[in-house]
Order: sequence, then structure tokens, then C-alpha cells
Amino acid sequence: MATATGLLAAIADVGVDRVRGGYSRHGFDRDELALREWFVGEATARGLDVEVDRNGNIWAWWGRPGPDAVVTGSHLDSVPGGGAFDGPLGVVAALAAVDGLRARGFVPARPLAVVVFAEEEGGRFGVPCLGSRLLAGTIDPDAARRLRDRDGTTVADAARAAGLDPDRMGRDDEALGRIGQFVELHVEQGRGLVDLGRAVGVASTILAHGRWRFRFTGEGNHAGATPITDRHDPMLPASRLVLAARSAASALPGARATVGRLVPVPGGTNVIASTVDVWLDARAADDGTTRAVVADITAAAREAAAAEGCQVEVTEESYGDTVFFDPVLRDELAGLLGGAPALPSGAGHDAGILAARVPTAMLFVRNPTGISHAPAEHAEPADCEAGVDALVAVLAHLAGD
Ligand code: HGY
Ligand code: MN
Ligand code: MN
Ligand code: MN
Repeated sequence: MATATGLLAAIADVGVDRVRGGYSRHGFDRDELALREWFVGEATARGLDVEVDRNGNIWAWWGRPGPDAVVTGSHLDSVPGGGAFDGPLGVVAALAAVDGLRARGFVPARPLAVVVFAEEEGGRFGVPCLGSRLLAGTIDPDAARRLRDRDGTTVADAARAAGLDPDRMGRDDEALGRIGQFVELHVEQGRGLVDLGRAVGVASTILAHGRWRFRFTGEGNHAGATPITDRHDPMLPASRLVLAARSAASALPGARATVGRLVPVPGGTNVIASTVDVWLDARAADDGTTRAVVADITAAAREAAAAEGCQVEVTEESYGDTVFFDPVLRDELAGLLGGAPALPSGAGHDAGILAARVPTAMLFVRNPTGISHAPAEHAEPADCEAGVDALVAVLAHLAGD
């Protein structure tokens, strides 16, 4: 019987760079492909029936796929420089839970499936939860097909190369119709459980959050030959935006705004950039606050661009309003788990997308550092196994007779 920790070590042994998850011009990115193949191998070894849906999500079935299934799982892709647990812990805990249920002689009274969603981090095409959004129909499939990765490859091209028919991508009512409940286990991305001294919790909400791209256009020129008074340097308004993100978010309760990616073109040390792309990630407990933060930042960016004689183009690349998990299912599972605490999530999840379509819940596992999207992200082996035990109890409860 595998442990979550053992399976996480196996993932590390696959030796892939999980950063570039999701579809790519080689089909799924070479690294993602290796990880997806690893999962298919593990699921097949457990006698689960594996299928890939029209949107590239992998489903591993225990029992015939059918209505009212209990589904669990998460994602395998990551962010640049991400941790080892965000995503994989939910996948390996699901596999270990299947082992645990079998070890106790459990026979599901309802179909049970483990799912791996594609491109949850949006690290390749810029839209988080792309596979689950396509499944749920919460992204326009034409817009999704046109998304490009950094090599200029579209989702449609990459999906085709992965053996999918891009024209079929989009809301999958057959797949959605099979799901009775979806439960995602995830490492906590914060210190809630640490501060409460608990190993496992359940999710109450997910912050409203979105991504916006600001393209500043100025006048490329020589760093030495161009007097300061003759410049239209897009790096100036880009820098103003970075500072405005912090000041705008600091002024509104619980709001967060981040610039983690800024790309000057052409990017020469002795070259005044001609354009600078800046991506803003903004979040808050409600839609109004999130929109207010973005409006403040946008106003500052426009003012700074005008002052520098630059243009600015703003594109909303993704957005999702606050997620409130089904309180009945949430409290049912919290009770089942000995009064597990309910926690808000600052991070987005595939469960947040599915919650719009099917009864959905999340289990969190304690992260002693509270850090995520960085190598310091951690979960102790004992807490990982406590998470597996909780998932076993939840799956037995939901899929039992
Ligand atoms: O960005 C997020 O919140 C998630 O990790 N995709
Ligand atoms: Mn993440
Ligand atoms: Mn995640
Ligand atoms: Mn020169």
C-alpha cells in the first residue's frame, strides 16, 4: 500500500520540471507528459480504467463511469519555482486513498474516480484552471483555443498534437453529469492549520481573483545616445504599476495585488525598451474590492504612461468571483473529520471551478511553513498521511452504501 510521501518521492524521481504543465506544441509539454504517464501507470497498476476527456483532463475510474460518482483529484502542473505539494499532494493522496480503501475491503456502492486536471496553474497559456474551466464551460472554447504559449503555439495546436480534437474542447456535460460530488485534497497555502494546531481542515471560500496584462508601448532607443528628455521609456509606467499594486491593495481590506512577471522587449541592457508587458494578479474577498483594486492600479498606470508619452493596453486574461463551497457538504465532511476547521483559501483551485457545476468540497493538509508557489512549501509525512486517512474516510462515507 503506497503512502502519499512515497508517491511524492516517486514524482520527484520522474525528474520532470513541473513548471511548464499543460498542453504544448509537443502535445502535452514533454515534462507534463512524463508526469501524466507516471499517473496513468500508477492508476492502471491499481486496476483503474483510465480515459482522457476532450479537454485533456485524465480520469481514472474504479467501477464503471456512471452517474453520481464520487470524484477526487487535483493537478500535477506547477508554477515556475513552485513547491512539491501544490497539486501533486491531492493526486497522490487520491491514489493512496484507493489503496487504503481496498486494504480495508471497501467496495464502492457508487462509481469512484481520480481526476488530474490539465493546466491548473495557467503556467503555459496564462489562464489558470484551463482544463477544469473548459470542462465546466466557464471559459469560451474559441477564446481558449486561441491562447498562445511563449513559443506562440496555440492551445488548439497543442491539443491536436496531444491527440485531442480541439473543435470538441469545451463544456462536457457527459463528464459533468457523471459527478455526484467532487472532493479535492490540497496542501494548505497559508498558515491557518498551523495556527490552529490541526493537521486537516476543509475549505470555506476562495478569494475572487483574476489576471490582467498591461502592455506599455514607448520608443525603443539607445541607452547612451538618447537624452533623458527625449525618452518614451515604457519601463517607467511599468515600474509605477508595480508600486501602485502594493499601495492600492494595502488600502483595501484583505486585498492582494502582485506583479510576478514583467517582460521588457527587446530586453537589452543598453537598450531603452520599446514595449513592456506586465501581468497583474489581483484578489480580494469579494468582486467589488477586487475590481476597485484593479481600477486604482489601472488609473495609476494610465497616468504614468501618459506622463512618459507611452501607450498602454489592458487585457483581462482571466477572472473568477468569490467561491463559496457548498456549506452542507462542507459541514458534513468537517463533522466526519472530528470537527475539522473551515478555512478560506487565498489560492484558486480546480475545485473552485467545479463548485459552479457540482457539489464540491476541499480538504486542506497543514503546511508548517505556510509558504506556497516556492520551494519552501511543505507538508510533514505524518500530516500527508493524516490527509490520506481523512480522504479515505470521506470517500468511504460518500461512496459507501
Ligand atoms: O494562482 C492560484 O491561486 C492557484 O495556485 N492556481
Ligand atoms: Mn498553485
Ligand atoms: Mn494547486
Ligand atoms: Mn551599438
